[in-house]
Amino acid sequence: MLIDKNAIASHNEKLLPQHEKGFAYLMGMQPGVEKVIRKLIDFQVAIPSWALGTGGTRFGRFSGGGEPRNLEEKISDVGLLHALNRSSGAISLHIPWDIPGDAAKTKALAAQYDLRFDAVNSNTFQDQPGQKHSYKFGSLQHVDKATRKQAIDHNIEVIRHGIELGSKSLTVWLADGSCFPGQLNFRKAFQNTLEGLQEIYAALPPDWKVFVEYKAFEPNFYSMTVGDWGQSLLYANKLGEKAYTLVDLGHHLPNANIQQIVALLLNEKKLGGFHFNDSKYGDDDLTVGSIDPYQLFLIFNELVEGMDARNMDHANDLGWMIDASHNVKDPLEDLLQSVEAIMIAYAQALLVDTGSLQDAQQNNDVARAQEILQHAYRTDVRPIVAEARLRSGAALGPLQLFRENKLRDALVKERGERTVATGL
Ligand code: LRH
Ligand code: MN
Repeated sequence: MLIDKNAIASHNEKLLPQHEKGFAYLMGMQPGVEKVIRKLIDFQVAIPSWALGTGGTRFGRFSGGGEPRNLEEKISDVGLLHALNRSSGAISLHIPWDIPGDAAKTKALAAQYDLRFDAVNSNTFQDQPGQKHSYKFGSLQHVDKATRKQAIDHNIEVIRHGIELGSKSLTVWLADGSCFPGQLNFRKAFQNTLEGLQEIYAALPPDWKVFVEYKAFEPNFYSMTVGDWGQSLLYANKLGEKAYTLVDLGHHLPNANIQQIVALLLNEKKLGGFHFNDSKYGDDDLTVGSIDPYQLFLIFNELVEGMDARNMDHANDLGWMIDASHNVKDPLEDLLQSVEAIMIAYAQALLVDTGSLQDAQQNNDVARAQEILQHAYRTDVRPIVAEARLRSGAALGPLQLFRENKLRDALVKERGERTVATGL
């Protein structure tokens, strides 16, 4: 383990006086802080196994060194993140990028770092070496029955890997669609995809969920066969009670009101989980909260309101996962910042005076409603998020500690300059 309890303890000792001042001030100003801290301590975000190395685009990829060379090193990197913030207690695998060689060993290794396996992700958007049928023109939508069967079998294989690792959910994201008008019969593509998902659904163990992830465009640029929340909800409703929609923040058309989509899917009992990231234009997979932190807060405001309305368990009733790609930042620093942004937005949403907000809404007092909402958003909750880390045995300043202890240099020394991780 690259970071031990003593290193965290001496780091915290240094930052404690400053932290205690900020925390005491907030405790004096804000009611309900203790409840928020307990919620934050329970809240765990799953780290994607495909985002522990440097990402790239078709224009280039600039590897940063010390990247994990195999699943074991990826688990150790997530273990490091979790030791630093105690909020990254799960890893989401992508198959076949990260097939566990020996599931029992992999599960035991993850347990050493106090990690569990969140949703497993299938991949029918790339052709693997020696693959019989190509996914160039889609997978579950494909006009060719044998290609559809190959994709169905792959998803069932992914479920098998997940069962061995103790995962309880499968995420299906389909790149399927078309690039030109006339290329695809939308009705047949929908029907083929539904029948494929029904066979996959039938293979789910009783206590599992399947998340149908939608995306507006890319890699198809005229239509996507699971193109928006409505289409994903159609599939989830037709599949059955174990099927849910998955909201990847980067998968919407510009200016989509994602917080309203979240509120409605939650109300329909069909919101399964999230792929958190941020974007300015397309599926940019940028650091969570780096472009539009107010939108992230508004999404968590709908989540807290909607989940409390149905007495849902915030920490366990939805899938909280990051889905990012790091083109210019250190992957681990980027993920530390993303988890921090999620915890900040969640803490701010928990501070919303919902009683007064509902009263303002009931009286169409629009200005007062905004004041109540923005008071929570403008409250600097970082001392609360840091206090939750302190009480969980984590670092008061995870990113600061990662840098001060030159952990990337240590990884480069251990793994080399030119190592490349599997994934995006
Ligand atoms: C598609 C997506 C999906 C993953 C992939 C890595 O854009 O968001 O969730 O399978 O990224
Ligand atoms: Mn995603």
